[in-house]
Amino acid sequence: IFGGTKSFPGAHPWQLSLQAKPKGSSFEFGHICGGILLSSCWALTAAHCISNTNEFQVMLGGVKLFKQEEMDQTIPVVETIVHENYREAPNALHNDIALLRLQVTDSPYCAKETRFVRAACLPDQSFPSGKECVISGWGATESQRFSSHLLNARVFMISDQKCRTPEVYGSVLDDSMICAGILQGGTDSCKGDSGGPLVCEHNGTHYVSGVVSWGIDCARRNKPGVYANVYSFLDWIKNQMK
Ligand code: 4AZ
Repeated sequence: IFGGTKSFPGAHPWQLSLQAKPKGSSFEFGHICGGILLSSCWALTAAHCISNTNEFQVMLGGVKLFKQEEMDQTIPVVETIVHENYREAPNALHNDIALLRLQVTDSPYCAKETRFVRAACLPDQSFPSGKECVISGWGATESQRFSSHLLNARVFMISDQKCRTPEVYGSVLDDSMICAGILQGGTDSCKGDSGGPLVCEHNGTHYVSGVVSWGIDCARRNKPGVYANVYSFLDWIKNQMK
């Protein structure tokens, strides 16, 4: 996160760290991406975070990557479901969304709801341009390749009309993508935040509007973050979770 501030424990209880290691290896799990808890046993992330050669776990509840804390819940991922139309195009990532199914720990629960761990809601609307929302993650900052403390920043939803102008991203955008950020630059998600939340509050409820996906560099003028448009994937998400 560029232009962010440190998050307080419990401020983004749906945020998870997606951690990977090569299958069968004796390496430790390492943070590769963010993710978003949708229910006790399901989470969202970006398709580009998933590779068949890795095994995955999620860390929920904590704000520090390298220090086990009381509030942490670390849970194995038993299934990854990558969108069947995910495509890495030369200048964009299409349908960059995936679901994680977590291991049942205390039947029927996987993650347990606490002050520090709670699901975000799926949106029943797409949020209007100008709406202030929040991004969070352990990804790159102005001065480091990643942040050991969870960071967050306020960003604004940007209309498709604006984001598809030639000065911004032009016609590479499709309806699976939405833009959010600050067009003057300085505040943005970045590498390592991928898969994590763009969350908007409405009437006291927090909705996942987007999943951190891509952008040209980070926090550059007229190059806002591009997010998987969760509203456009509602049917896909609900079908997979059945
Ligand atoms: C990346 O490389 C990446 N500014 C993620 C997010 C953004 C740019 C790049 C958005 O994973």
